[in-house]
Amino acid sequence: MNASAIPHPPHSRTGTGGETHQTADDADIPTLTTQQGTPVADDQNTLRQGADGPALMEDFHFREKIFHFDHERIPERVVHARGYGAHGYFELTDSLADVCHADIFGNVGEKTPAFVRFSTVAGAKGSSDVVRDVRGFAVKLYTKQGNWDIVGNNIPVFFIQDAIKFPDFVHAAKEEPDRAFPQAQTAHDNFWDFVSLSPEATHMVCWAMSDRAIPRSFRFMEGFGVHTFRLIDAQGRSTYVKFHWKPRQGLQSVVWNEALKINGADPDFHRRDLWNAINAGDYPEWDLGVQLFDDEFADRFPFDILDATKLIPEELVPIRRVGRLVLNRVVDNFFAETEQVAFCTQNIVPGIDFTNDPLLQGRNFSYLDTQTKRLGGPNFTHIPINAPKCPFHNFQQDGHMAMHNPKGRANYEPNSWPQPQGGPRENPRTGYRSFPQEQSGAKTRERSAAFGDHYSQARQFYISQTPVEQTHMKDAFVFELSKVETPAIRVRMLSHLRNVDEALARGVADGLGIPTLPDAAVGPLPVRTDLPPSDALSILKNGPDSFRGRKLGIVVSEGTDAALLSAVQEAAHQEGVETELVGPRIGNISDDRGKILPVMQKINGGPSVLYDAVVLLPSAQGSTLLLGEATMRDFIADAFAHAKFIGYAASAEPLLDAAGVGTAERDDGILRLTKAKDAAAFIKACAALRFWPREKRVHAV
Ligand code: HDD
Repeated sequence: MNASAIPHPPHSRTGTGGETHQTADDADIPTLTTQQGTPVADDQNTLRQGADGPALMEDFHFREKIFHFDHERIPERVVHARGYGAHGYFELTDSLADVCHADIFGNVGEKTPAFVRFSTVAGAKGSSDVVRDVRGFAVKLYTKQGNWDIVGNNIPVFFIQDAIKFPDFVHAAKEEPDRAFPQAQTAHDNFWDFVSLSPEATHMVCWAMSDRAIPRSFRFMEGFGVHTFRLIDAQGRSTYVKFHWKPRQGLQSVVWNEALKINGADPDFHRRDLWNAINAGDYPEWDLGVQLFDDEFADRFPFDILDATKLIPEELVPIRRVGRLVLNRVVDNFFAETEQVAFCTQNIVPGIDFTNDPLLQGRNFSYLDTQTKRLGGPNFTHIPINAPKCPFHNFQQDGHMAMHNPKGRANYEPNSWPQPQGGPRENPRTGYRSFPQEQSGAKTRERSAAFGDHYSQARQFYISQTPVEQTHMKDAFVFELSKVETPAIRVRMLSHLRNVDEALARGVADGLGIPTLPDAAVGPLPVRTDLPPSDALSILKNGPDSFRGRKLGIVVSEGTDAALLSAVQEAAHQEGVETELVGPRIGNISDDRGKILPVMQKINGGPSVLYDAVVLLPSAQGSTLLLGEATMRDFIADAFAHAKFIGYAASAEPLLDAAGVGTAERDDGILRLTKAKDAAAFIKACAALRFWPREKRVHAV
């Protein structure tokens, strides 16, 4: 299409600046108005004293427009600033009425609307998605008895035990205050200084250095409520509970070198993935799992159930799956929903209660406080995303932006006005009641001695990992500590790692060029070496059973074998795998039957890090052309180094050779595709996600 054929909007006119814009001169097009509803005749020019004259103060439309623009930003979250949300529902599949009288857990099959926001912790709102960081997993459940927020993470433990340390921890983790870098990462002195001086952080640091902190997608990660909560039954009896979200898609992470490159290729990798999956109808689902236990278990468990730096292994208290969370609708407006959503740990419903976990108790203050600051006043609960979907009535009134304003005379109680003017009344039968836990003890700033073992579960986590995962942890420690400029901090961290695992400490020391290990740190309680490994703590032991929901990149060129391409696409489609074509240019490429192929990525804009596996189907002529393109070699070399499955047509062999994947390098993760049925076998093989035996060979140093 030539430039003069580019269509212009209907009912358009040309502004005096030459721009073309649409006007509302028929009934179908809404008229642009000011916020007061006054119709606007000209939105292209300010009101001036003559065409070359000064702008006039009188221009109310200009002033309103710019004033509003100037006020568009609200403070970003002090942590978890970068996030992405979606709507869905929770459906109960197994009644918990035996232990909990919450309405949401009473009726099997009942669906409760939900909103979920995933986030990174340290980075600013505009940072990249695939940084090494904890991911927030915050769930708002709009139950019939009010909103219940489970404000969790994708890691089941936390860095600190007492909320009073949170500001220190967050200051240390974020960019350093004098230089304002590094952003969105913990690879710097302040973070490692703080955690190496806070032995309680060791367990969580091990999780953060594992691949849990570089998930492939929000869809492929677990969520945890972290703290021990209480469920209360109809008789007022309490059962302790820990909440888990188990992805039905299986767990999956990226590898570190891949993460670095994804952030360059697509800083929005995770949000785009969620948006695309939901819009394609591939709704992600999680099972809600509960670990239930009583005081008797709590007393004999070797750690304090109120200590958020500890988990309860699933082997000790099995997970009971009671429902599923489905995300099936993207937001209409990011700001209105994802940015303005306000999670508060104290949003709780009858049948659920807190425990004395000192981290949780502190959070219950912090969230309400922060929302008031962030959203500008106490009426943030009136914003639709935050308002309950059940009826709500109270005598709180006025304040900035009050949207729910009761009618009638009574705004206090007790009052003697008849109904309906008299307004709502408390209900001792259905209203929220706190569990009447007996308390005694001196008023003191003290932590229970039972919180004192900082290493045993860190060790348990490490020994539960596969060798591949252990190597990744070691490499992550080396990477992060290599960015630390102060040698003493590195050494101090090694003194903690010796309590986790001697080989880990030694490997990290080697990577940092530290010949002699320091003495192991001495904790308040001895390290227990008898804790057995727990398979649930590994990602690789909890992967998917198919390649479903993953993305395949297919390199094509002019003259690509149409039969082979459609066999690959069909096999992928059958398995629920998304495919994307990558080529020497986008558009205007035809296969060997002359059909135009919808190529979405030019090779230099679609690196292999964007795909879970790749297939190389350029024709012989196309391969010759692509040999001259450096990013084609990167595409293959990266897929190879990241242990991905690679399928290829014979015509693509010169490309493999050029990328250093000669015949001798072609392991069982590299499959030659000749016939249509090879395509199905390839997609089946991809269910393993990566061909891990290759990793040792490509990372010999
Ligand atoms: Fe927090 C946000 C999760 C400890 C104070 N936190 C926030 C979010 C998540 C978590 C997922 C983002 C919610 C959203 O998407 O809007 N935080 C956790 C977990 C913790 C934890 C799992 C430990 C188990 N947090 C924690 C402590 C404090 C806070 C100990 C303070 C004493 N967190 C906040 C906050 C934030 C927040 C400052 C920032 C923005 C917000 O609340 O809404 O209040």
